[in-house]
Amino acid sequence: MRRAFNYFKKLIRKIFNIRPSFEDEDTLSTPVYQIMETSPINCRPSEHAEKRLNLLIPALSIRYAFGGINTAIDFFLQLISNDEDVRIIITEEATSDLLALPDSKNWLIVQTNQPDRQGKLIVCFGNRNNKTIPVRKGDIFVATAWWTAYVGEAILKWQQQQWRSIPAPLVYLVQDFEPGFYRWSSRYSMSLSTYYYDNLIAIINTKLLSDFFKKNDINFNHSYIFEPSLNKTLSLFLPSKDKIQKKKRILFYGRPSVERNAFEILVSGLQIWSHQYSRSRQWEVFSLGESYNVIGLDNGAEIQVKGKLSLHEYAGLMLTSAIGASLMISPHPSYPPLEMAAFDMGVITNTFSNKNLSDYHSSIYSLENLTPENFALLLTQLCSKFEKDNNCFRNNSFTGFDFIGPERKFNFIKELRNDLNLSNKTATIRAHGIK
Ligand code: TRH
Repeated sequence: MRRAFNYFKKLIRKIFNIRPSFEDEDTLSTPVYQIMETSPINCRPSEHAEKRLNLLIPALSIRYAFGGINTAIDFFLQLISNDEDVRIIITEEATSDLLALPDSKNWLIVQTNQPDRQGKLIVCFGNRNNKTIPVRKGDIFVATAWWTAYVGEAILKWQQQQWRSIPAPLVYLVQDFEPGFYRWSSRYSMSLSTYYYDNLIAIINTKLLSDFFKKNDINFNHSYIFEPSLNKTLSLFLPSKDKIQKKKRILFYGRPSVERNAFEILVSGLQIWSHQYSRSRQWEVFSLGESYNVIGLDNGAEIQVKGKLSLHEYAGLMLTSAIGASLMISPHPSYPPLEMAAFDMGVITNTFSNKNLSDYHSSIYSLENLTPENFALLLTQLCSKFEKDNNCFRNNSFTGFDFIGPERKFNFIKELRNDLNLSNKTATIRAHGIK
């Protein structure tokens, strides 16, 4: 049991970008031949029958709250509208600080052995051996990562068998092509299988990603698309950006445990740049996102490893820094390159399949051939550009979608609630209230 739990811990760290500790490595020396995150969520019938939205989310602790978790929470909070009878099921944490959930004080943590009740409930179900969860005929599930879709689909099958009626579709927030997170493997195959469920409504994070699915012959029968928008906390800092001088400082998104962020290319590229660029010592280099041991550069300086910052600290650094670098080997744009451009930084990122973020902002420079050498070359060009004119990246306009909006837009919520036969009365009142 302890082994299984440690495995969960390691897995969630891997997927949500937290490096395993040595303790985990030790306890995991014997391999586990199961895809632990797909351990079923065992159900028992609830005595309630009302409709209820349920979010299946891997974690709600602040240390896991990067773009994927934050977007899932934003989406669910908008989807529930004013519903007061809703549930969040945390699939990978046995306990959680809940700090990723903005209004966590209004939610009640319940134990799985308690009878079902109405209210805004949270269940931590990371440690679920021999446990069941009460499930209603009217429960509707929202999945947020491939393995939550996998366990969610099994719950739908259980509902169908239990009440002999077709359950509501699985709402599946698709935030990337997740098989790409693995080598050709069991996880590759199982994650791919989740895109072919029949009773599914896919909510796709960006048109770019949706186009990628189409390009690869994966077609969702029923789907909605939304575009990324700037995090509300970060947007509070935008008004001051024109008054603040940019420093000769490079921020890069440095997450050694997240392979799609291409940490090795960034570090090797910085080494080449520091060696070749005669004025590199005039520049500071900060790494954000994850903690790791300090790395010395060839020019004698060091990469200053800041780790995961609060959004306030992150905004403060973007306001005062000239150049950003954030790589993403996936069809999803990821948030940092867009955030850095919104804060008037010159940004280096990469293309991938149909993705080219340079189409959306003139200060985003996309490498088509992503190698440390090409990264170093482009970085040198951007540094000299800034040295000649330190306002050269001041351009706050995105084309194609409105990234700098006041709130993340899920314009289809009303329609989606209709699809799920959920009342829109409260949603309409709220919308009128805003007008
Ligand atoms: O959750 P993420 O790692 O990314 C996921 C996956 O990349 C997935 O493939 C993608 O589909 C999904 O997001 C949308 O998050 P991402 O995109 O790397 O965003 C990072 C966010 O984390 C950014 O919005 C701001 C925040 N952040 C911090 O809170 N502190 C920090 O120090 C930094 C650098 C970022």
